[in-house]
Parts: sequence; C-alpha cells; structure tokens
Amino acid sequence: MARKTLPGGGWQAIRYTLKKAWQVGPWRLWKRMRSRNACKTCALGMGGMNGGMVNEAGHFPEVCKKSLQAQVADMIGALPADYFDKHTLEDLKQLTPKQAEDAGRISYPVILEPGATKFRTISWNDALTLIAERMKETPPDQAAFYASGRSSNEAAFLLHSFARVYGSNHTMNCSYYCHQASGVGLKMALGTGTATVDLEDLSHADLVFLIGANPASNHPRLMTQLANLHARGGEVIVVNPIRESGLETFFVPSQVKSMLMGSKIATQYVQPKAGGDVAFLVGVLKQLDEQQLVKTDFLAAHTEGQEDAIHYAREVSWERITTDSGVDRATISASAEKLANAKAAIFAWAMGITHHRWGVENVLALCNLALATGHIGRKGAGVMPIRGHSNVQGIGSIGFAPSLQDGVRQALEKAYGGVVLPTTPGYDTYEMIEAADEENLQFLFNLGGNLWGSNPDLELAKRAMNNVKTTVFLSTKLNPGHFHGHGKTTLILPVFARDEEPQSTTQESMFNFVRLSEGGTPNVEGTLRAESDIICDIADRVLSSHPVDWQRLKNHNEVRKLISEIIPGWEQIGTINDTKGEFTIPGRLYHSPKFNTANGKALMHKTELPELDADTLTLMTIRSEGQFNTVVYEEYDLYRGIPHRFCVMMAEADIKRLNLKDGQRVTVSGEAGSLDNIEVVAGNIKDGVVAMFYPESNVLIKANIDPRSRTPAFKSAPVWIRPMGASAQHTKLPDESSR
Ligand SMILES: Nc1nc2c(c(=O)[nH]1)N[C@H]1C(S)=C(S)[C@@H](COP(=O)(O)OP(=O)(O)OC[C@H]3O[C@@H](n4cnc5c(=O)[nH]c(N)nc54)[C@H](O)[C@@H]3O)O[C@H]1N2
Ligand SMILES: Nc1nc2c(c(=O)[nH]1)N[C@H]1C(S)=C(S)[C@@H](COP(=O)(O)OP(=O)(O)OC[C@H]3O[C@@H](n4cnc5c(=O)[nH]c(N)nc54)[C@H](O)[C@@H]3O)O[C@H]1N2
Ligand SMILES: [Mo]
Repeated sequence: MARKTLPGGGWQAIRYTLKKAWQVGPWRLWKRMRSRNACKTCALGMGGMNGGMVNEAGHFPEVCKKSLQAQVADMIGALPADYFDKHTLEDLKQLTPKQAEDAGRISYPVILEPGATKFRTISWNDALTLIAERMKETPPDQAAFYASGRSSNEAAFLLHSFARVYGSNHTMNCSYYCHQASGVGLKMALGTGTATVDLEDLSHADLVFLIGANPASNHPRLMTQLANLHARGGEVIVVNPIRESGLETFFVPSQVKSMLMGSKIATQYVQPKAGGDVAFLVGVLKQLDEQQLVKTDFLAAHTEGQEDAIHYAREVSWERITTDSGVDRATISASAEKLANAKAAIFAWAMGITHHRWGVENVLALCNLALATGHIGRKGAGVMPIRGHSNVQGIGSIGFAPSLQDGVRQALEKAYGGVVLPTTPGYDTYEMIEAADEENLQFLFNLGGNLWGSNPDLELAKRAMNNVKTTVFLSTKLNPGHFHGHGKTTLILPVFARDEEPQSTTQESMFNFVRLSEGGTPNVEGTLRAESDIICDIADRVLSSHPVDWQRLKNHNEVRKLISEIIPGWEQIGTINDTKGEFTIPGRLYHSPKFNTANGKALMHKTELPELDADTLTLMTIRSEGQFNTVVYEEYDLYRGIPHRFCVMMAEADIKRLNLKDGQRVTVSGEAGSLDNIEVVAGNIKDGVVAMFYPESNVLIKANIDPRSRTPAFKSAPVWIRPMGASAQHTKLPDESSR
C-alpha cells in the first residue's frame, strides 16, 4: 500500500500560516506580506506595486504558504554575535540544511582564513579591501561570478558589468542548472527564450498541458488558475511519473468553496517513465498525424521544418514509443484528442522537462506539439516555462550570462566611457566548477545561492570549490554551501533581502512582467548592506572611479537608466521609480503567429528519442513540499506522505521485485556515491522510477550534462538499491535528533 497522501493547499496551509505568524508576530508578518515588494519565492510575479498578495492581474488575496515560509525565515532574528566563536568549521559542516537555515540571519561579515578552524568577524572596510586586493592579483580569466535568482536586476547588472570591465566574462547564473534548456529550445523553435503568454492568457485557455512540474508545491499560486480552468469545464493534462496528490485535488486558500470541497485539477493524468517525455510527445504528434488532426494550414503559413519533424514521428514505431515512454496507446490517443479538440491550449513545464541530457529535445518536442496543434500565437494559447527563482528571468535578461549580444556589449562599452570589454565567451556554471577542479579558478564571487549544494557530485564540487583561493558570498542566510563549498580564504557578507532594501529594486516575472519593489527596513539588527552597495564599493577599489563612477551607480535610478539604454525592450525601466509603471517587455508575448525569427516563422525540429537504459532504476531528484531549493524549512513532505528527507519513493512493483518492504532501510548507490540508511516509501510512482530529495541526493549523481543547455541530468540518474545489513536497520538517520 502506498502511504497516505494529502491533497494540496487547504486548511493545513492555513494552520501552518497561523503557526508561522505566531513565531514572528502576526501584525509584523501581515505588514511584510502586504508590503509593495515582489514575492521572494517563485517567478509567478506576485506583489509589487499592487501590494503583496496580489497577482499580476490584480487579484487579491493570493495566499501562498511558500511566500510566507520565505518571509518568516527572513524575520526570525539574527545569528548570535558569538555564533562563529562557538562553532568550528568542522561543527558547521555537520549542520543539515534546515539547521543552517534556522540558525538566523547573517548580520555581520565573517572571514575564514587559510588553515583556520573557525570563521571570525571582520570589519566591512577590511573585508572590502581584502577582496579588492585579491581581485587585483587575480588574472581576470581566473575569476568567476555566480548569481542565484533572488537578487535584484540592479545588483545583477552592476556585478556582471563590473566583472566585464575588470576583464572576465565568467558570469553565469543558476539557470544553467534550471531552465536553460527552455531558453535554448524556445529560441531555436520560436525565436524567443521565454513564455509567449501572460497570466491573463491562462484565463482564456481551455486546456493546460502541464508536464514535468509540480506547482502544487512549487508554484501554489498557479493552482488557482488551474482550479478555475477545471471549474469552467476546461482540461488539465498532467504528465508526471509521480501521481502528485496536489495536482489531482487542491484546496485553494483564497476560495471558500474550494476550501470546503477541494478543487479538482487534472482531467487526464499520464504517468510516463522519467525521461520518457520525448517518446510520449512524439507519440502524441504521431497520433495527431495518423488521424489527420495536424493543423497543416497553420504549419504551411507559419512554420518551417514540419516535414522532418512529422516524417520522424511517422517513422518511429508505436512499439518503441510506448516502450520508451511507458505510456500505452490509448492514453496517448486520449491526450492527442484533447489537444485537437481544445480551442486554446497552454503548454507549461518545469524541471521534469529540463533536467535531462535531452532537456532541449524535450522543449523542442513540446514546441512541435504546440505548433502542430496551432496552439500558439493567439490569445489563451502558447508556451509557458514555469520559472524557478523570483528574479532568475530578470537576471538573465539584463545580461548576467557568459556572453553578451554584440549590440548589448557595444552599448555597454559606450555607456561606460569607451572601455573595451572581453569578447571570449565565459564559463557556464558546470564549466566553472570544472575549471576550479583543474585549479584554474582563483577568485569566486557568489551573489546569493548555494552553488555547492546545487551541483551534481557533491564530493567533486567540494573538491573543486575548496581549490579556489578567494571566495566571496553575499548571503542572507547560512547554508551548507558556505561550509563545504568554501575557498582557501572565504568571506561571507550579510545582505538585505529585497523588502529590506533602502532603495527600490526591480524583478522580472516568468510572464515577462517587470515589477518594482519599494524596499523597506531591515528585519534584523546588524551591519547588513545592500548588494548593490557592496558591489560598487568593491568595483571602486578594484577599478577606481574612472571611466566608470561606481559610487554614483550606488543609486538604483542611475543603474536603471543604464539598463534602459543598454538592454533592448527595457526602455521603460529608466523612469519606473517615478512612474511606478510596471511593464511587460515588448515583443515577448505572441498573440499573433509572428515569431521573432529572421523570416517570422517558427521552426519545427526532428526530436529523436533518446536511448534509455531499461535495466537500471532511474532516479529523479525532486523538491519536497517543505523546501525552497537547497533551503529546507520542514523535514517532512506533507503532500506525498514522506516523513523525512532520507527516503526513496518507489513503486510497489519495484519494492516487490527487489524483495524489499515499505519502511525498510536501504543503500542507494549512484554513479558518484552512495547513501546508507535510506527509508523505502511506497508511493504512486511509475515503476522503474524512484524519487529522492535534492540537495541531499546530489551525493549520488554524476554530472551527465545536456550538451546544448549545459544542464545536468538531475531527473534521470541511474541508481541501484539494496537492503542494508540487519543491524543497520536500527541505526539512526544522520539528523534524527533534529527532527
Ligand atoms: N516551494 C518551492 N517552490 C519552488 C522551489 C522550491 O524548491 N520550493 N524551487 C523554485 C525553482 S528554482 C524551480 S526551478 C521550480 C521547480 O519546480 P518543479 O520543476 O515543479 O520542481 P521539481 O520538484 O524539481 O520537479 C517537478 C516535477 O517533475 C516531475 N518529473 C521528474 N522527472 C520527470 C520526467 O522525466 N518527466 C516528467 N514528465 N516529469 C518529471 C517530478 O515528479 C516532479 O513532480 O520551483 C520554484 N519554486
Ligand atoms: N539534484 C538536483 N540539483 C538541483 C536541482 C534539482 O532539482 N535536483 N535544482 C536545480 C535548480 S532548478 C536550481 S535553481 C539550483 C538552485 O541554486 P541556487 O539558487 O544557487 O540555490 P538556493 O538554494 O536557491 O540558494 C539559497 C541561498 O540563497 C541565499 N539568498 C536568499 N535570498 C537572497 C537574497 O535576496 N540575496 C542574496 N544575496 N542571497 C540570498 C541564502 O543564503 C540561501 O541559503 O539548484 C539546482 N540543483
Ligand atoms: Mo530553478
């Protein structure tokens, strides 16, 4: 019997809210939640100038347990002043992600010196001087700059432009481990790297094709749209190896009826193999073709490449399609029929699609379907990668990437007084880790994030990062990456979260909507500083104030003026602080079938089925309901009924086949390492597929990288599972005491 699961949302979310509110004071929390700042969690783009808990279409109240979790976490109080005196580096390495998160807000700068057993506090002046000295000694091509997706456009623009003036193009962001395959695939097929629809389109669609995503946990505010769609008679096709309870029934906290009765979500639930999506999607195309349901007129008018793509679907056998996808013909045919009958469909996806060696193929196969059914380039129809971090899209848009388009580079050179910027493309994220492993990296600047924990093969990532001579983290909270992924000299500098910034900042949502966050006052006492302030002070010390006056650029209005001059489509950002005019970046939404390609046509691609290994179990490393990326708020996964983080979810058939039992402790081995004492949890998951939580499971997997997006295959890693010795079954889990 699979364990008991809970439907998503609902009273437990409200109960949790009340409990959390109690921790930091309900009034204080209410004020923060209602402040005019874009939500800190996912990229759905809530809040901003409409005030918190309001979506882009102006709907209030949009309540989300996740944004509350993140908000409370930033309010829990500062790290004690003697924290680092009391804990050696070795102690700190033992912290679980949750313990590191719960320790408190970082509120003073600290340094770890070579050979030291502890971090010690350091003054801001000494810290910045040391960083500048180290940067000056470092050949620029041995310096790298990583950005997570929570920082502002202003800080990200300052950092990447500083890095380039200094001489390094090694500026990469977390999207290489996230939605890069979406950007690459969409660009190839549709001439744009982002969603072609906005939030309003969702209310005009009558079908959403939701593949490889679990918004019940990760984008709860999207669930309102899906529940509404179902309620008005629309279709929601879910494609996911796990039957996610929250994608079947969700209790929308802002709707009374839904809170009482629950809202149905999926109208068809397809459970493919992990990595079986290309086969499934090609199968749907094949079915449409066989039934002459492909919109050939639309293709003739608006696309190229359809012959190849459709010819390939005709050639692949049904047997190969059903075997590789793990989906039977009747199911494929039902999906095809729903798509053909829909008036306006939106294709939405997340990491289940991108985290494969064939992530780009997956995205291309999705684009093929959208084109073949004519569900793109109209109101209510199109494609929608469901983005991760709340500003990951903005950080990419404003140029935090290993190379700049020529026009953008030239505009930047001009704006910065004629400096000449490097043109050799910089490292992507994994290349940077490899460079560090080969001792070719001397300086690493982290604008937020947990680069270590986000990596496949944590042992290698640690070895690589420990080679770096000087590592700088700008962070709000501690995470294990600070202690395992440190450099020889390591500085951790405390920064404001966006709702504490003294100046306004901007973010871009997954719907290409640029939001203004007005900032606020610090949640904790300490010497925290704004990210932009720190970056400008370092730049000033490294490069002096000529030709770029970095002190002047501490003013976010000045930075936005630059962005408005340099980044195409961002003109309106220059005056956003005065006009409060949040805006959609022009040219990104496709409400007519005109694509941003040389001839205005979209391009279909032949998407070959990848070779799958049928003999081993396939591990998907996923997020629990209680975490945000490497940050763990709660150890259990409420919706899936998983009691703690060291579990492996398996199908009953696999449990039986391997002679195991639900609840038994096993050893899970992957290509990079193994984990003992993992509890088997029987769940409704496709056989042959198992699931474990990231980041802990990153110990297991090797970096199998998609050559086109450079994204690791976090969702298709081979693993082997065997019982632990009898005595081992009684030993405690690593963090049992903390649960
Ligand atoms: N609460 C919360 N919200 C978040 C985050 C968080 O950690 N916590 N993270 C943010 C970030 S950065 C991101 S990128 C997003 C991530 O959002 P998601 O992509 O939804 O998160 P994951 O848990 O990585 O995986 C999603 C789903 O993909 C399915 N899946 C795995 N492999 C396959 C496959 O091969 N095929 C198919 N069809 N499905 C598959 C899994 O069963 C799972 O349901 O969420 C963002 N929002
Ligand atoms: N196995 C496996 N690995 C994965 C994934 C997976 O599904 N499976 N998912 C991948 C994905 S989609 C992503 S996006 C990456 C995540 O990669 P990252 O973005 O690098 O990691 P996070 O865990 O989101 O970073 C959390 C830390 O960011 C800091 N932080 C939070 N807010 C702020 C802020 O406002 N400013 C600053 N300066 N710092 C802040 C805090 O110190 C916090 O501890 O991981 C990837 N790795
Ligand atoms: Mo992500």
